[in-house]
Amino acid sequence: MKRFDVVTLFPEMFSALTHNGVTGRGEGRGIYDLVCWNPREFTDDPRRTVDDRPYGGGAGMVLTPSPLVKAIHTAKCRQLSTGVKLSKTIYLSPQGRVLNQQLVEELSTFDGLVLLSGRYEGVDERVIEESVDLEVSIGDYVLSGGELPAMVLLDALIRLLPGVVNHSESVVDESHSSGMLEYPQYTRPEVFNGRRVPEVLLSGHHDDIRRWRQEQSLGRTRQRRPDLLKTEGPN
Ligand code: 9D3
Repeated sequence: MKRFDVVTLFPEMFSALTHNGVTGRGEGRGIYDLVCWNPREFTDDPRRTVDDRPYGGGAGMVLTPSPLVKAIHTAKCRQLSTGVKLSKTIYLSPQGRVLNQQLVEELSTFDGLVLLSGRYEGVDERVIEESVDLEVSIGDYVLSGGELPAMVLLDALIRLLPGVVNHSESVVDESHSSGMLEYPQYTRPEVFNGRRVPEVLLSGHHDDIRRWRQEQSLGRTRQRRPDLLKTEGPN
């Protein structure tokens, strides 16, 4: 079983993942275990303070180190004591390595991951030095915290786990299409608001269909994502 521990001030957000769709099915089937740790539970003061003003001044608040490091340490220890051999601690951060399918596949080789989601202006840098192995961003746009990025990463990882996605629902077909955009999909009815399904798809000529889909994939990749066709190194 795969093990995910998330350090977050908003653990309730993660039920969006664990209660819905393939990721919900995966948890229900015991294919992975997701446990949230709230740094507020690792505070000592009666106000349960998790943030403070930034040294040097500036807008906003910074997450204070002690509750975060305690929560990460507790999560990591619970992983190791429950049989996780290889584990990594990841801070979801705008300064991180930008997530792509290659990084998802790299991270899928670990038995356990501890994910740290930040809020406000971020976490005290010493948390990263002390307890974080890798920083990951999900792209160049500004969000209000690291919870959605953690869920994006988790969704990408969970759907790769054996038994989560029905083998009819791709994953298998991925090597075939990877690096290219998908061809357009159609289902019934044959005519919708005067728009016909492309004739070739109704023809039953499976070789023609495969060629048409290949052309569609290549055409839209050239038009919309030419960057995907630029190969690494000498062609
Ligand atoms: C002073 C500038 N800050 C606010 C505009 C910087 C800032 C702090 C905290 C910007 C975003 C965030 C919260 N974002 C994340 O925690 C985050 C994130 C993101 O915003 N975009 C893409 N990937 C990620 S991973 C974590």
